[in-house]
Amino acid sequence: GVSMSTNRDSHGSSSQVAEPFFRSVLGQMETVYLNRNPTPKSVLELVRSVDDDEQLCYDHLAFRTFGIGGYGIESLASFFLDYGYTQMDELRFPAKKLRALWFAPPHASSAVPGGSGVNGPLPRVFISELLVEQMSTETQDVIRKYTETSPNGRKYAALSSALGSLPWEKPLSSEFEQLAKESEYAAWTLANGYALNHVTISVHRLKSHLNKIKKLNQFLEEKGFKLNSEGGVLKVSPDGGLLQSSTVADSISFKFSDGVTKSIPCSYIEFAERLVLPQFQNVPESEIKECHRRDGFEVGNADKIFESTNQEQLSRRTG
Ligand code: OOG
Ligand code: NI
Repeated sequence: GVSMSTNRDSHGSSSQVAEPFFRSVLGQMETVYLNRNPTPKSVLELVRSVDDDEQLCYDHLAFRTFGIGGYGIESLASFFLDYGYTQMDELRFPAKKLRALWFAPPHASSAVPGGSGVNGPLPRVFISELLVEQMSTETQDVIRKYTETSPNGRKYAALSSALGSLPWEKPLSSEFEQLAKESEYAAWTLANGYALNHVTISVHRLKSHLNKIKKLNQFLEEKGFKLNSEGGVLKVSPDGGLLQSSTVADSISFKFSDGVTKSIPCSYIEFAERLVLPQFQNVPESEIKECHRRDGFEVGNADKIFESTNQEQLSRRTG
C-alpha cells in the first residue's frame, strides 16, 4: 500500500501543510498589515536600516477573535496546528472578558538562511478571544448578527486574514459605537476581523545596539514614535525575563455600511526581549539559542499591551 509520511517534530506534532505555502500565507497577512499601518512599516524599515545584518526575527504574531459560534481561537488556530504548531498555555483576562492561547512553532522548520521576518525562524502565535456570552445582550446581539449571517465564514479565518477581508458584512457605525462603549476589543474585532493585530520584533536577536529594549524604546521615542504608556512604557514579567513594549495603534478611515466614514484603530507593532534563563547563565554567549531564553507570555504584560488599540492611548499627547 501507499505509506503516507508527514514531518513529525520533537513536540510530536506533524505538518499537513507545505512550508512554502504556509510562509506565503504569513507573507500575505504581513502585506495587508504593512499596507494599512504606516507606523509598523516605518519602524521595521528604520530598525532594519540600523541593523548591520539586515536580519530581523519576529517573536510572535497576534490575532483577535470573537469567542462564539466557532469563530473563536480555534477558527484561526487550525491553520497553525495543521502546519505543526503546538498549543501552549492559556492566559485569562477576567476584567477585559478575554482569554488567549499561544502556540509554539514546530522545531523542524527550516528558516531560509539569513531569512528575515516571515522567512526567518517561525514566530510564536498569540490568539485571543472575546468571551461573548459575558457581554451585555445589546453587544451580544450585534456580534451574533454578524457571525450568524455568515456562519461558515469561520472556516476561512486564515483566508480572511491573508486577504484583509472581513468574513462577515460591514457593520453600521452605531453598532461599532455600541461595542466600543463596552469593549474596545469587541469594536476592534468587528471592524478589523482576523487582520494581523501586530507583529513583534525579537529585540534580543537584533545585531545592532538596539538589541536591548530600553535602548530601542529610547531610540524610537527620539524618532517621534508614540509608545503605549499604560502601566509604564516597559512591561516586565514578575520573573524579570520577559520585557515588552509597543507603539500605539495607527488609525484607518473605515466606511461603515450606513455610509458613515470614521477613523478607527487598526494595528500596532510590539517589541519583546527575552532574557537568558537562570539555569543557562553559564552557557557561553555565542552558544545561546532561543530555547535558553524565557519562553511564553505574561498576563500582566499582555493586559497592558491590549490597550495599544484603545482610544485613551491613541488620543494621548506624545511625550
Ligand atoms: C494582544 C495583546 C497581548 C502580548 O504579547 O502579550 C500581547 C492584543 O492586543 O490583541 O500581544
Ligand atoms: Ni504581543
